[in-house]
Amino acid sequence: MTLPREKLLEWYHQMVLIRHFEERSLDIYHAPKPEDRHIGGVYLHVYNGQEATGVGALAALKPQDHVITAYRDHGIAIARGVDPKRIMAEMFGKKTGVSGGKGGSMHIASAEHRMWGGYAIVGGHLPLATGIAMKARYMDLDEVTLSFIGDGATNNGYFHEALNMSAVWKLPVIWLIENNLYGMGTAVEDASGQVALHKRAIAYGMEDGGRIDGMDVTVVYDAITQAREYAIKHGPILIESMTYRYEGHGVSDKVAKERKDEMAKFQDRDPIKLLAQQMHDAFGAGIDDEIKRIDAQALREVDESVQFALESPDPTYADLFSNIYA
Ligand SMILES: Cc1ncc(C[n+]2csc(CCOP(=O)(O)OP(=O)(O)O)c2C)c(N)n1
Ligand SMILES: [Mg+2]
Repeated sequence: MTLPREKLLEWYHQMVLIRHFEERSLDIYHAPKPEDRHIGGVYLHVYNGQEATGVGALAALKPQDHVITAYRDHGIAIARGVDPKRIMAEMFGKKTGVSGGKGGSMHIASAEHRMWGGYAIVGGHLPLATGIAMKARYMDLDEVTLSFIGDGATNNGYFHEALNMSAVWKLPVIWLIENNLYGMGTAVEDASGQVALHKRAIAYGMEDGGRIDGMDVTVVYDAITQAREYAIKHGPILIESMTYRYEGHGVSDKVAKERKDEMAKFQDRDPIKLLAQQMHDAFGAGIDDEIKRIDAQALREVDESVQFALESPDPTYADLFSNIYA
């Protein structure tokens, strides 16, 4: 392993932070007493299992780059450096939330981090990614746009329009499909004629970045580092990251838990366990205590995020009329 120890430990920290954050979010959503259910709404989409794809991809970006994703966005925002306190507060609907408490779980955005959300309409963010990348090309800026795409978003019109346009204009965009094998409960093979989703690149005349192991953060980091270089020089590239989500599509989906054998196969190569093992092999048993310390620290950060959200004020009546464009 040629990557520096500190870098790997930082990625490890981000991945466990995401895992604990998501587990706590689920606990709060499902709290036995109604007065403890501070996260409401019909949906909550967690990122458990997919951490290596988000963390590895964002580690390869520069601060001036842009990130956009769908509704499974808490983990992406954490990996981009958005303060977990402000993400938790957003989910609690508090004024201190990144979107002022008006967006909730599916709309985590932070202009300062060039993290543009958080979109609930499947594929709806893809044309936005094309637009963001168009500005960079037009003004000749050293800025890449990284757009996450669920496998389930590869069959609607937005995907076709956005990817085609990006190829025509040779825009600096990395299209990163997170293939977690299902769109809600529908398996990829029940929805796509071509199940090797990265091959769609050929249809648009763009670079086919291939299929990568989305459970290994170092693999994702390498792939996106190369993709960034390619995109700046030549234009769009499409990559398919093979990953798995440990929970259902959202909190109301209980079916995923029934896929026990498949789940076990992926959990065997859990991204967090895998990186801990890789570091142990590369740097010796001395690193194990550090790993434990990072784990405990991440848990404390999650506690602090909950405390911050609890103590934060609600939005006011006047806030209802802020940030409205008419
Ligand atoms: C245009 C549109 N159609 C349908 C839905 C309902 N819906 C929400 S998520 C989803 C499947 C998305 O699957 P995928 O992109 O693979 O993301 P994952 O949940 O696996 O992360 C569907 C059909 C929606 N939100 N928007
Ligand atoms: Mg999916």
